[in-house]
Amino acid sequence: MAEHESLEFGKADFVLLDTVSMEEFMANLKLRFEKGRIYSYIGEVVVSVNPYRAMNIYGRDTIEQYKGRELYERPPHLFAIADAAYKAMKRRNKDTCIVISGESGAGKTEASKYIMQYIAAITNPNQRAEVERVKNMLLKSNCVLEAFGNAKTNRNDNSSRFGKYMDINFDFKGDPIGGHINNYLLEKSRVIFQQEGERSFHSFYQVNVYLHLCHFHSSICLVVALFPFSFQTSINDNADFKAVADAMKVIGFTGDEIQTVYKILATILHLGNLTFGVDGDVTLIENTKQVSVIRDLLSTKEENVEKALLYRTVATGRDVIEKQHTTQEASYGRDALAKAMYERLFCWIVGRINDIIEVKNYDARIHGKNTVIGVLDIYGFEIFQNNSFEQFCINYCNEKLQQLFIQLVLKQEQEEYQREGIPWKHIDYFNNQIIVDLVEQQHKGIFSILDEACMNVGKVTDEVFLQGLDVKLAKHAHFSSRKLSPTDKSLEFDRDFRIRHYAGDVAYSVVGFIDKNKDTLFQDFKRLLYNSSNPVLKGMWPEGKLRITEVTKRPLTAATLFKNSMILLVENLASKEPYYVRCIKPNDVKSPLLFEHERCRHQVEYLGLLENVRVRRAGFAYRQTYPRFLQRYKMISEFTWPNHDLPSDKEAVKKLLQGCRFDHDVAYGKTKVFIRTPRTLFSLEEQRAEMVQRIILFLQKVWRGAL
Ligand code: AOV
Ligand code: MG
Repeated sequence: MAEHESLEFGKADFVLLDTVSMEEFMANLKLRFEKGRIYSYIGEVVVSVNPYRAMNIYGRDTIEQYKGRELYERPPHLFAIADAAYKAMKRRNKDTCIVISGESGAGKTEASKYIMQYIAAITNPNQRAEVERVKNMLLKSNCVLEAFGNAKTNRNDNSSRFGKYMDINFDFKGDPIGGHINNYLLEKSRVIFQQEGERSFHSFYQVNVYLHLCHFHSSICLVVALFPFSFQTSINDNADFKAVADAMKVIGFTGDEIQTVYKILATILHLGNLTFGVDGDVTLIENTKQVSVIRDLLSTKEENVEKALLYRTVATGRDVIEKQHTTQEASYGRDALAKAMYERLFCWIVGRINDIIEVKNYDARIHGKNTVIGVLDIYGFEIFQNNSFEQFCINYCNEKLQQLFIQLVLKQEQEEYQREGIPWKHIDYFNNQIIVDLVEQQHKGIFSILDEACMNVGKVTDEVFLQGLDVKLAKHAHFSSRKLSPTDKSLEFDRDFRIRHYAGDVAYSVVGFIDKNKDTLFQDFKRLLYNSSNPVLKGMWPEGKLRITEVTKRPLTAATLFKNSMILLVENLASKEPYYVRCIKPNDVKSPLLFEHERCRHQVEYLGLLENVRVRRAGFAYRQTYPRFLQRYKMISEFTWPNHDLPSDKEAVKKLLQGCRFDHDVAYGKTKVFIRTPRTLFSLEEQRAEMVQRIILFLQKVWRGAL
């Protein structure tokens, strides 16, 4: 219970609701949002509602208020959860993680940045230069990754198009000494195509500003070309460009590296301008001027660029032949090259940042255990007009995180009661494991069916994949398709299938699934880039070294890679002590005033927040270790004030609560006292406040008398 808030702001912790119902939950959430209280608790889980306006609650003074405090001592805040994760890490030597979830635009990325800023602000009291350097790098890396990995979508002007998990490493003093970033599947198709109203990655617009490329048209970056500088959004590409360039320098990217980054972006823009035609039976590039620009940018030979774009080297037995592309194949190759170059660039940037921020030469025998706090900020659940392979992966990722929440929040509770020797009562909830299985199960899952379709010899089409789904998943409660439900109006096209996700129904178009899953890039391009005389670029494409006859292994598909990375991520999170932030998006129009009831209710429902409250309450709303409990309430009992002479703190707490006649509402665990109903806690608080008041009056009298 946050003591510093009066009830006019509603209940700071949903556990304190008089009755647990959707109506009460929503009324409280709305009241708090309207009063500018965007954070609330469910026990130790933070519920956050995106304010869509600048809030004056993240400054130095606020940080000071939360530093080292217990969760319930201050109004709910991200800082409190960050502090709790930090304290657990420092005091108990635990690895902790903060998992931020919620749909697209709900405020996850902003939350993750505030959490990191808080951790940076409260550490390194002695101002050690090395620690300051590390902190600076960790903070600056955000800015660079956002430039390259975020874009404007129809749901969020700064939408994360990649998943990010960042470990911050601490030494035994609790100061950050390094970090590591894991990135997950970047939505690279955005490089060549954006839905109406959306943009490509911010980096393209920023480099566009820099290179003054606005005079030239690129179909890849169509929006920039058509409306240079006139885009009306909250995005300021000019200022962002400077910030990113500065951040890259601070992090330690060399001048050559930064130049190469710009050159790659420019290459991709130019690739977008390339068109192919035919002369007789010869495929050719129509605008050859572009080729020489690309040659210069890539520091390679002009004929090599042209050849890689128009021919494909294939090995037939022992022979190696050069096969000419059709115009269609050439366009496909160009797009694949643009996407692959961007993805590789992004991974390379993450790798470079990791090189620089990773802990080196840490000797645990000398310095004590090196502990970590992980912060997870991933792309949120999303539904667009047109949903493809990427949305499928993103939404699957959100299913995995929801599953983790279900398991850990229940598991933790259960374990705590067991540990403390208190009986546990099961609460029902919707378990989304069935949807996770639908996607990831061996053989029967959608990813397996997709991989199988990709392995077909002969006819490999998206339709074959859809047929596979129809056959194998016909009876699945969370799957349907046009064929299986012909009257279903939500499935507009024959090529759609629909998943009933935990967060809502999404219709996916199978078009492009096979291609995106195979994710082929002709070896000729890899060789082209490897043979560049620019060492930075060359270094990004080591597999270009292989000759065509040496390339034998079939690479893992995009779906398999993503699935494996998600399984590892979840395992990693589960091995740490988790803290949760559940973000809610109040409306679809980015308004600071609008609390759309139905929209919010839906999120509360699918996030399982009501069940969360129930679990928390059916158990005990409040728990505290005996010494801490006494510290706070000992003044309300003659047996404990100012000190007790009982054999243990546990006995003292028993005596105190028996004296107040609260004995029936509490359970005594091995190390903690558990209080079932919030009312008991209210009464304790009231009695305490009364006593504190009396003590103050008493002291004032003494003081006056002394004067
Ligand atoms: P997301 O990370 O959850 O979406 P963001 O964190 O990018 O969402 O938030 C979207 C926008 O909401 C931000 O750009 C801000 O304008 C606003 N916003 C969010 N949190 C706050 C806050 N605490 N104070 C003020 N404004 C805020 V996605 O990345 O799309 O899933 O893939
Ligand atoms: Mg985000």
